[in-house]
Amino acid sequence: KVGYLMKKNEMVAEEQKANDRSWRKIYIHLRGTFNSPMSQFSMYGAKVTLALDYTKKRNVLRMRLLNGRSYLFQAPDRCEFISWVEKLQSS
Ligand code: I3P
Repeated sequence: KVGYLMKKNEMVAEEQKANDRSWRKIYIHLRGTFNSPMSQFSMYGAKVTLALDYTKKRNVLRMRLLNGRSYLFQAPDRCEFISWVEKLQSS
């Protein structure tokens, strides 16, 4: 699956908030590993959940990596959101 999502850095380690916290549009190519032009990381051990505690925007999911990093991703609409959650959770 490929597409554009809005991305916000949340945590850079277990107890350390990211400094760069602004929302940015990124292009994602999911293929077992998770790529963007700027970065690439393994989905191994990554947990994808609905960011129900984040109420400022709709259709936001949270991705936590094994190293403690976490990101919020916002999909453009509900349909894309559900599709991304399904694809990311099964990758
Ligand atoms: C951030 C930007 C984000 C905001 C974040 C700010 O400022 O306004 O949109 O997150 O708040 O720090 P900057 O662009 O100067 O980096 P929200 O959209 O979630 O409010 P935060 O520090 O509370 O995460």
